[in-house]
Amino acid sequence: MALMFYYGSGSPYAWRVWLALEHKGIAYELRVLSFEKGETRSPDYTAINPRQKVPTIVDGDFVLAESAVILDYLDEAYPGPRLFSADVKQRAQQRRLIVDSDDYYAKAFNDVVDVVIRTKPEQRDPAKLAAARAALAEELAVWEGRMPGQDFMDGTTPAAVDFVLFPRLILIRRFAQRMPEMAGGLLGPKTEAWLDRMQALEIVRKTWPPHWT
Ligand SMILES: N[C@@H](CCC(=O)N[C@@H](CS)C(=O)NCC(=O)O)C(=O)O
Repeated sequence: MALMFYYGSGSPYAWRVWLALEHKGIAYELRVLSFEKGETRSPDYTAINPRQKVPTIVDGDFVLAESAVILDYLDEAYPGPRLFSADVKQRAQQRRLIVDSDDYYAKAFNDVVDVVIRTKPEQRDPAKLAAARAALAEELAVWEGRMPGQDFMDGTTPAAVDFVLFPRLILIRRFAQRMPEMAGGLLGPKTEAWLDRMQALEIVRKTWPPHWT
């Protein structure tokens, strides 16, 4: 039986797993859960993921949640192009970047989302907003410094770090298109060029969040 992949449209965590499945050519059955309908909170889904979050994979009788760990599992359990380097030190650096983005970048991004999207315009505190935007700009400058001048994060083919970063950073581009006063000018030129290279990949086009099209 094909591996089952529980996904939610727009989730950066679920998107990275989708990209990894496609990249490695693993057969899977896509199960799309609707956040709006509360499907991540259904009793059936809660039974396989008590935290009620996507992604989760079910591979035979093996159930696994947590996107970063799923990437590790897929790379070790399945053949196909590698997601992580075979070199132990390079692999450790790749995992460091994933943890770094899931901790520091995610916090800076969520702080801006809290002020801009989760707060009514009339209740927005301009000082809080400016501070959150400055912290996100600082974080994005760190990632700009880490961007490759060409190709992908670890060489000529995209791999785990690209799949983790892309769903996060493309959100800034979307955000900038909708609210240029908030998110315009946040992405550096190397990040923009890398986003373009990623966006041109067939696997990215295939996995584009259904509700974005
Ligand atoms: N640490 C988890 C985070 C997953 C997560 O936060 N998923 C969110 C979507 S981005 C979710 O499923 N939220 C449930 C909901 O909003 O109903 C991972 O890496 O898999």
